[in-house]
Amino acid sequence: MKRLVLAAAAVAGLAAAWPAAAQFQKPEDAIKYRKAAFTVMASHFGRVAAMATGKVPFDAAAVQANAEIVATMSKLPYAGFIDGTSSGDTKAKPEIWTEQDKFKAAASKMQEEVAKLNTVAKGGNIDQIKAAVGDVGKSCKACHDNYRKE
Ligand code: ASC
Repeated sequence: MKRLVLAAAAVAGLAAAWPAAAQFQKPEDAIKYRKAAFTVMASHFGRVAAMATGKVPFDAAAVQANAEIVATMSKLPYAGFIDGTSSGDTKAKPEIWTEQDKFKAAASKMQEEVAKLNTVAKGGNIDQIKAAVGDVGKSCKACHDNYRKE
């Protein structure tokens, strides 16, 4: 039993330390993965944004649930921006790989703004939520402007 627990812990440790590339069999898989993560993130952010802009009636519980999903999803796509995935079925610009520090900073900025939205969502104050939604939108746009082909 003890050996089994140790073996399981070793596998879990290995999985956590495994390089991002090892998650994907092929470059296309990494591209699909990051696009899927952004798609889910955008869908749930869109639900919060629709309430923040009055297109859909404000529902504090729905804001909270969706903001939580956005926060989780915001952490996922970047594992898919591995080497060898700048071409293919992607709008990613090559600058992502030539300006990695700037791209990572822009990604971190978005993750920070999303984390702030998730925090204020728990408070239910609509003015704070509106402001945070605006900041998240700007951080999404900054990356699209610089790193996504239209
Ligand atoms: C969204 C969404 C984005 C951003 C971006 C902001 O709701 O899906 O990608 O906002 O359009 O400019």
